[in-house]
Amino acid sequence: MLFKSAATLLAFAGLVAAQGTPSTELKHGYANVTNLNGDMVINFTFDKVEGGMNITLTGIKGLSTSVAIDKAAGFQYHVHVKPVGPNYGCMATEGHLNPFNGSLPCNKANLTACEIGDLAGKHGNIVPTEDGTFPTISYIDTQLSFTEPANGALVGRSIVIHNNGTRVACGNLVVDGYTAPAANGTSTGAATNPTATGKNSAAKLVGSAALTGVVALFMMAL
Ligand SMILES: [Cu+2]
Repeated sequence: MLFKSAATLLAFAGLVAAQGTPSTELKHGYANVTNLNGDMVINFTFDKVEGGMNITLTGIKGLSTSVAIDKAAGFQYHVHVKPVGPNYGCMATEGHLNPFNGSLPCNKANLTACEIGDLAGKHGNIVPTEDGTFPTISYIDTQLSFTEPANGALVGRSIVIHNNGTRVACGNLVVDGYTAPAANGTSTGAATNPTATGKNSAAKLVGSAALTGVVALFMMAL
């Protein structure tokens, strides 16, 4: 790449520094969970609140009619580490978000020993009411965050619904204001380095490191 002027160089450096370093605090996310047919729907919202993450499930439909289900057990659901694959490929999401090597099944008497992505284990399965409808579900999870830990933040993840051992629906977890790290071949989608930590010094370090690299490149081109 040839830079024709210092202005171009600086503009490019600015672009590099801007990627993966959103200036806004990450406060809200959502996941529109469904299946390939679109006949199963669950809308998740994630809102950062004092003491944790407020998670709400609304508009739940289709779960009791679309699959050969075990209604009594209800539906398990989790945060999975990878995004959804093509054609609602729920297997592409891989395993549960579990940076602290928590155990499955979750023991509700000792939540800190659970997998942090095991939402159903910690807060209960999605269970239909007598008439087959699903009530809105809402709770505060004290372990999940958009930024921490670095290898277990909610950015770049997905939600998967299970019943009777089958992954029946899934959807990506979208976080407002989050830009994935620049695609340079090293991004795995596992969000190993969420950059919106709110620590400006870290963001500046990343920016200056990028600038230094670009300047070095520019010098070599001369
Ligand atoms: Cu799961």
